[in-house]
Amino acid sequence: MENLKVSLIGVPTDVGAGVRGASMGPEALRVAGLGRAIAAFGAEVRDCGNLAGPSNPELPAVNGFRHLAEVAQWNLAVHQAVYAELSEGRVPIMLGGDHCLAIGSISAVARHCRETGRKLRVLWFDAHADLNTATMTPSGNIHGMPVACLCGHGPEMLTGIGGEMPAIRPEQIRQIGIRSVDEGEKRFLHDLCVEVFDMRYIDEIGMRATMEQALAGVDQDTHLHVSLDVDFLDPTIAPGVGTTVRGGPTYREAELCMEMIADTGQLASLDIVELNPALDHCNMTAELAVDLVESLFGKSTLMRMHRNYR
Ligand code: Z70
Ligand code: MN
Ligand code: MN
Ligand code: MN
Repeated sequence: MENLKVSLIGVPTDVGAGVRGASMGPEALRVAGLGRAIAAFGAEVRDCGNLAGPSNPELPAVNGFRHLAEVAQWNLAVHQAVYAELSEGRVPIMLGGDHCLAIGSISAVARHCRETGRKLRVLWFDAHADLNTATMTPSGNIHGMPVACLCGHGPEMLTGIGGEMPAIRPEQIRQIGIRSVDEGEKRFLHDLCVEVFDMRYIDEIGMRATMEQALAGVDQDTHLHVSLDVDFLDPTIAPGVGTTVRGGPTYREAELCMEMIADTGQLASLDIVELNPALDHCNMTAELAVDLVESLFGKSTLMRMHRNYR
C-alpha cells in the first residue's frame, strides 16, 4: 500500500444517460472525501481534475443511439487519460459520470494489459447488463451499451477506440448484482457466454461464494478492473442514481465484495459511475461509495491485523 500511486480522473458526463445529473458525480465524490480516504491508507493520490467534453445536447436517438458523437468524444479523452496514468504505473480511478465512460477506461486498461502481457479480469457491478446494441436498445442511451461496445458490438467510433477490436473478450468479464435485463440482452448474454452472477444467484448461494467464483483464476499476473455502477446497490442505501432497481445488495454484502477484492491485492483500476447528486439525499450515496472504496483499498485488512483475527 505504501508504494501505491492513485490517480483520480473526473469524467463529468451524462451524455450517455437517460436522466441528467451524473455529470455532477465527480465533485460529489470529492466532497465526500474520496481522495483523503485513499490517502489515509498511505497511497500517493493525484487528483487529475476533470476531463473536458461536450455538454449534453438533450437530443433524441438517431439510428438507435443518443448523443453518439458526444459519447465518442468523451471516451476518446477517457481512453487517453487512463492509458497515460497506467503507463506511469498508477491506479486510475474514474469519478463518473455515466457508465458510457467504461468504453474509454476499459479499452485503455485492455491496451495496457496487451502491451505489458498481463491478464485482464473485469468485475462489472451493476443492476443492468449494459449489453444493448442499436437494434436491441429500448432507449438509445449508450450507458446501456458499454459491455457490447467493449466486446466489439457497436459503432466503430466506440468499438475502435482502443486500436484493437474487440477491446476485450466476454470471458474476461464477470457481472455481479444484475437484476434488470432487456429481452435482447438476455439472448445476447447467453450467446456471448458472459458469466453473470445475478441477484437470484446471490440470494441462493450468498455473496461470499459468488465472489469466490467471480475471482476464481485471478493471480499475481492479473490486472483487476472494477466497474462499479452505484445502481448495483440497493436503492434504500443508494438513492442517488438515475435508474433505481429494487432488490440490490445490502451494505454488508457490498462491503464484503470490496473486501474480497482487496484480499486479492490485484485491484489496478476502478470506475465509479452513475452517481447522480441531483437525486441523492445529503450526499449519502457518494459517502457510501467512499466507504466501499475504503474497503476496496484494504480497510478491513487493517482491522483484522489490529484484532489479531484468526
Ligand atoms: C436499459 C437501457 C441503464 C444504467 C440504466 C437501462 C440501462 N437497459 N444503465 N441505468 N446504469 O436503456 O439500455
Ligand atoms: Mn501496469
Ligand atoms: Mn446500471
Ligand atoms: Mn451500468
